[in-house]
Amino acid sequence: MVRPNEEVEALLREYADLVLITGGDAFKARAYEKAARAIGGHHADISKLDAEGLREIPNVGRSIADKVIQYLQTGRMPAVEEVRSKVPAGVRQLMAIPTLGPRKAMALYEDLHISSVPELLDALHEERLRDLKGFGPKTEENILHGIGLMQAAGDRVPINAAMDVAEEIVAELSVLSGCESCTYAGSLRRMRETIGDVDVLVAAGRSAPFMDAFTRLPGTAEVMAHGMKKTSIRTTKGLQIDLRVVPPDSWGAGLQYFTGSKAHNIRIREMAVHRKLKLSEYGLFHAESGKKIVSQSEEEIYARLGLPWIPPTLREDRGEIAAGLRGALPALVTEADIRGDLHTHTDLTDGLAPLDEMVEAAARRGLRYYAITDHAPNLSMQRMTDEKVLAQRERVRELDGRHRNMRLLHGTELNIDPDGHVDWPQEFLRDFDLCVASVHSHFNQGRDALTRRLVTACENPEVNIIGHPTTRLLGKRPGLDMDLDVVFAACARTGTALEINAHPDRLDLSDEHILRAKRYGVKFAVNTDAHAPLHLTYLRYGVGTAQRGWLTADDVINTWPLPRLRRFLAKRGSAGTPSSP
Ligand code: DGT
Ligand code: CA
Ligand code: CA
Ligand code: ZN
Repeated sequence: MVRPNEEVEALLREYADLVLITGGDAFKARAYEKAARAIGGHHADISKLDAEGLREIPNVGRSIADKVIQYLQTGRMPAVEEVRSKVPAGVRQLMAIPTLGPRKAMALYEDLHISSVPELLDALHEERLRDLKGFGPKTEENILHGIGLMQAAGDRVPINAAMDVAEEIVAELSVLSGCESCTYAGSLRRMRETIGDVDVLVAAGRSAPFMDAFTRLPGTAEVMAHGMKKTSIRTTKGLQIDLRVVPPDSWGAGLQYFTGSKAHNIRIREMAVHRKLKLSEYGLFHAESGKKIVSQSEEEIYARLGLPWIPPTLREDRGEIAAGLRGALPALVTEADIRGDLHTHTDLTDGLAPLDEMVEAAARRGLRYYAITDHAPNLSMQRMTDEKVLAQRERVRELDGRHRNMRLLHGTELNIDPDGHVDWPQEFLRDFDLCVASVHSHFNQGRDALTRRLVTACENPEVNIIGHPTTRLLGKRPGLDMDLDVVFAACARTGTALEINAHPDRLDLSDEHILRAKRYGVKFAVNTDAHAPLHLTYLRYGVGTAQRGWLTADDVINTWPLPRLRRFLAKRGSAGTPSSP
């Protein structure tokens, strides 16, 4: 169920971690880490490649290619198994804590014999860690925080992991005979940022063939419940999937019910009761006679309650029902509305693919414009220089001529320093088509300083977009502690767009922040921040998040035709009037 690329990526990453904690060569660990990233982001299925093909992937040398081949042929990677056997399972559990590196995990095990999260919590509360070399009160605080993040994430998975599995299952079940309709529902259809379990719905006269096929899918690790109405499995990766089969006539009612959210459904059911009707997953009925009124489509059910069809991304009981009754639902931005991507990388910095490959991939996706925004020099490990970025600009201008339907923009991703200043002097910045500016360091400055820092960045006339504005990493790092209302007001006032970073580990801004920002009149940019061609497909998660924030195409600058976008990027009228259509 998982792409071989991702399986191998996970194995190589594990190997890198294991090398580190067993005191192995840090250089070797880094080489494996880099290869893992390259393979995970590689566009083609690696199981179709030979050793030579593998070595063409950046950062994959002979020894790694051989290990991968061995894994693809035998399903095993003995090198990993060997180091694995040297590391106790408890240490690996500790390493899963986001703020605890492999070395600290190993130190805890060797010096304090801690090999589980509960033992670690005990030791923290008894203040046993602070005497350890390399640990102190601040480390303790970080570790506690990391455990909190891990527990808050619970067993929820990133949306892309759930989507990949769901689409595969829907494809498998759709081809079975007797299948009239099949789709995923639940939080996945609503495009929530993380998914608890996947809900799949089938419309068919007979349920047994679907339930049986479902339990026999290749990625199934455990059948948790096997019934005629509902069957639940757990995949080898630990994700729960619920399958429900409803009679074809109940498709609309079933889809409406199992899409949720629960809060939205409760409201809808109240409306039905008010009209002396009863709503269930089988249809809308007269309460008294039990006679069925409608059940085949969601549209019919909403219509009978006096509502237009409500898009799933709005079904959170956040005012969508009142808006529907007033005929005031927003015309949500769609993936087809997006004309361009305004934040992407190449292998000139930390991207995995060269410029021309990224551009080709963007053109194949039908984009009308595409901005290359590699990292600026202050992120020193990326080793950007004036010469490199200017040479890249020339290459971009050349390539631009070769694509008839897609314009290329040359930009950069600046680093917002602790004072709110960015890389390069203003006159150098002026020659970029656009500048994204992001926070990449000093995350814990304190609320006032962080707020000022972001406002200063917005006030820079060369800064067009604030990249991943809160810098959160889902389940790993909380968002910056700043006064968002002040930042949102500054964006609106200065004509600076806020990014909706579509990477499934970020989805930053989040839906709720978007709702808040929109009230200030802020404009948004839904960007992939792609570091490989494959990442361009993450756009859908950014658009889903934008929809959950009630955005229309007009709110999103990268749906605009290029001339209008260019006027916005000129940041003229930044004394108050955001550029008009
Ligand atoms: P998740 O799985 O935590 O990401 O979130 P959902 O929304 O997918 O929740 P889930 O899987 O428990 O249930 C799927 C849908 O089924 C839910 O969105 C609405 C519907 N549903 C489940 N339980 C109830 C309930 O007790 N009342 C109502 N009205 N609907 C329910
Ligand atoms: Ca669910
Ligand atoms: Ca469920
Ligand atoms: Zn970036």
